[in-house]
Amino acid sequence: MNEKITTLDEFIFKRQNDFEYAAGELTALLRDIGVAAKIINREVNRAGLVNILGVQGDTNFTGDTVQKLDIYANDKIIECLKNSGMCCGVASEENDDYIPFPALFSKFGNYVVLMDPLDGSSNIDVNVSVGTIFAIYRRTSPSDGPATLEDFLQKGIKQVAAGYVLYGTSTILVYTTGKGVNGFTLDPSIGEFCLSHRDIMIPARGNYYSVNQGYYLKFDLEMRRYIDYCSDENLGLRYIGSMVADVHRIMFQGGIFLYPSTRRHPQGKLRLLYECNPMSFIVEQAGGKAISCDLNRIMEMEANALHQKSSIAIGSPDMVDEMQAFIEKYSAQRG
Ligand code: AHM
Ligand code: MG
Repeated sequence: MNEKITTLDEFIFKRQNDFEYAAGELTALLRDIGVAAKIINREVNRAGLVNILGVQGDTNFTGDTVQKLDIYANDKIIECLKNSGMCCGVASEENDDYIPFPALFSKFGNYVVLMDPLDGSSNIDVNVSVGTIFAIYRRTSPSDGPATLEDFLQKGIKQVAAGYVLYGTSTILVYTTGKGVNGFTLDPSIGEFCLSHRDIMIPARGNYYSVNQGYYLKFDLEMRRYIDYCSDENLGLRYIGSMVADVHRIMFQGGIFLYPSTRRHPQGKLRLLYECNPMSFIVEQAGGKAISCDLNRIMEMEANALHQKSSIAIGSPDMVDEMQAFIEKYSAQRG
């Protein structure tokens, strides 16, 4: 007999009492993000048809080329969050500064959201998977005023929820509120995210490693030794160029995703607040690990700026430990 379908909204509602502050606000916020994801999914799916594809010609704050869909996704999520009334502000990879929301119904929300609205933007034009990443924190500033920068510069361990949406062969929303990780696949026929992957656990090891091998000569010696080892061990290389897609594969099949420091990006390329922290929270909740390539736990790193970058090694716990051992061994040899 078929199991009854559980929609994302039903699931979020049932789990409401898991939250420390169970006033229904976080529940509502997560549902609003789910709505934004459906709207973005619709546009991503018909992008080729409506001529929304292509480079806008603009460059964003961190110097990347902005695609039209990035802006669309950014605007939609901000709009949904602003209307939710539960959120006092948002910070996005697409905006140079955070956006405080005005008090709605004479009340500011208790949460802030940080996001990468459409990650993997270089893949948009060629119909390859992209994703949305989000992190939710409880504000630290007084609730009767607007959001402040400090609300956004919290360590990853302070996240109350994080998730990603992968617009892939099917669209899936994966999220955690610190009590495990669950995945919901969008059923286009009913327009609902339905629970499809309950209590996701990352395998301790996997058969793939994921890194931009084209930058091999730009990596530090220790990292090169580790990558040589992966190759010696006959691990397969998989690299899509969309972190969400690469990490999503690891969530189910195990493996390690690396974005090390390079000569061009000495701090790494990925953003601590918009990409590394939320993905680390999800992966750790699924039993995985996430550290920087100088061996600090990502979620404990101090955030000093909204667009701060970090190197990252994330995925199967045994493989992250192994990478750490390589870095320690070869850096000790270098003295
Ligand atoms: P974006 O947020 O501008 O799309 O950049 C982030 C993406 C990640 O999804 C991906 O892992 C990485 O950039 C790919 O970068 P590279 O082409 O340097 O390997
Ligand atoms: Mg990104």
